[in-house]
Amino acid sequence: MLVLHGPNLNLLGRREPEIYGSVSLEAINQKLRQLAEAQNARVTTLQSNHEGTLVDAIQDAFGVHDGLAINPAAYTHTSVAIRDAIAAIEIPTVEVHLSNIHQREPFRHHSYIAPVAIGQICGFGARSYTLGLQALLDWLRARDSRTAQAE
Ligand code: CA2
Repeated sequence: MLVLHGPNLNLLGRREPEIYGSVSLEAINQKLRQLAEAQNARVTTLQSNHEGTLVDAIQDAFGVHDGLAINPAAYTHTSVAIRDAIAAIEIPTVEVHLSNIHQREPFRHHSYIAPVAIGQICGFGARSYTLGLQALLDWLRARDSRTAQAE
């Protein structure tokens, strides 16, 4: 599994805890690694403040990773490039947000990513990531068992 974190999420736990909580990004990544390993999966994580770096990481996931969990952060609301990269690689993708973007300012209500994701999880703080990764693992297993049955 590839887990991508967008711009400013490196500040987690250090700024604006009232909105984004007090858990650091490294603590979230550690939790995700543990959750995956307990289910015989592996997680690679990357945070970047740069749209092109995230696009490169998504393109490079093709043929390498089975699933993608991404918190595109502010790029959620602006990035056709990230959306196009996700659509192009056709790797099942879950969109994750710490905050409930639908409860916040109107400019956060629209996601360019949602239409190319299998689902979106938002509003549960750091737990959104574990819920998102679990949803992704469950979805992939259900797909694989459907494929095995059909064969
Ligand atoms: O709720 C989320 O996870 C967001 O993706 C976070 C983005 C925001 O632009 C989205 O609308 C919703 C912002 C990430 C900024 O992260 C910070 C973390 C700590 C301190 C300051 C910013």
